[in-house]
Amino acid sequence: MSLVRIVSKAALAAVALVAVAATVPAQAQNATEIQLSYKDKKFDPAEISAPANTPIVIKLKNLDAKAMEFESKTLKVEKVVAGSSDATINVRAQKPGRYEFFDEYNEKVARGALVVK
Ligand SMILES: [Cu+2]
Repeated sequence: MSLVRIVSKAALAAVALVAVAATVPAQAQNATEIQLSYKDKKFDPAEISAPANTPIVIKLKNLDAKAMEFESKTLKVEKVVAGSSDATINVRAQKPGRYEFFDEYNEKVARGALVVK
């Protein structure tokens, strides 16, 4: 590859990075974003995954009419999400492992897990 091509590729990459940085809120930079739905007291998907050592942003859609409370003891998060509404759950960078979460209002049936690899 010629030097000119290498330089122009680097310039393109820099432009692309600036474009991304301009559209992503500061808090979510470098974070892994995961879409998660909640319906009929079930998480969909029931298992989500994310890379280790990277902040995680879970975009949760509560499709049920009733409020739910997303909670994980191992991830140290908990958030009440009103019925038929969305929430953003910020999770700190984690080590590899399996982290269970649940709806605290339906703890026995409404369960899921985040697998960090
Ligand atoms: Cu709670």
